[in-house]
Amino acid sequence: MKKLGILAGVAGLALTSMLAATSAGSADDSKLEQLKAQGFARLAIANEPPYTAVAADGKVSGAAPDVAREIFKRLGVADVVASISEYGAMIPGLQAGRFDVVTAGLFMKPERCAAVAYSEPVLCDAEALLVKKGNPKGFKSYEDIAKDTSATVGAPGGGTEEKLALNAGVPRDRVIVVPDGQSGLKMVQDGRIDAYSLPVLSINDLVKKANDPNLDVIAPVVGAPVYCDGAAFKKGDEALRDAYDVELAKMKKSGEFAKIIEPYGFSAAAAMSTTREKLCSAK
Ligand code: 6CS
Repeated sequence: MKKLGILAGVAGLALTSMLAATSAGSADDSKLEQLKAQGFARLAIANEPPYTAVAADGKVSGAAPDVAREIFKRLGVADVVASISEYGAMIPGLQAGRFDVVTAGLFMKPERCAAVAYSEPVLCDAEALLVKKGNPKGFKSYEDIAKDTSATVGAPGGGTEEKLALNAGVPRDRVIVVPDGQSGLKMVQDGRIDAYSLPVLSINDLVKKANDPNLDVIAPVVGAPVYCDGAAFKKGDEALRDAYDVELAKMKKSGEFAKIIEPYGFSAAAAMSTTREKLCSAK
């Protein structure tokens, strides 16, 4: 009886682990299977070129959605659809199931890495300040803005530049939340803020399109890190994130990743020179 008991036990264990593996396997693959059946993945974007852009006809482009579209296609998800969100609302929206993934240049930082499941790095950039021609207040850093008690800086709500300015000592009432790039540009042009801060490529894109000789770009902002984003998935969707990473790694290796992001001004080498692990543990 004892022997039978042990055999039954082993068989039971094998059956349990097989069922667990199957259920775990199916549970793990369920999100990807759901997206395949849905026919599209729902992206959160900010409409901040060249990271993300929505044309007048609704067409979504930008380096982050273009990478995501290609990867999802390789995973068997036919298309992507995008919703515009403020940076500060992207993670709560992802957690609430409003989006399947954030592909918006949402920079990897420890506090965000604790809240979402990031892919490996995609888009890297330094920070910049848009100021009036000649940089009349002589800003080089967020600390310079803090020291000038009359100075104000605009930044996206819940965004990295808002946090950098506050952490540098700019008081809350001198860090102005600005909804989008065009508003930030106009507020500097009208003298309503002394500087507007976004990543370098975003500010350069705004200035190029504004064609205004009375503007200057301070880049990089002294003392601000170079950040990299990744595609941000909901905690619990790590299997989908891992599948995404497999395709991202193949595209990095084949050169297809560079072909997508470098025409937008991003460096594939920069993204390939670091890892999620390093960026999520950065001090
Ligand atoms: O990750 C962020 O918070 C920042 N990323 C971009 C691409 N633009 C501004 C935003 O604050």
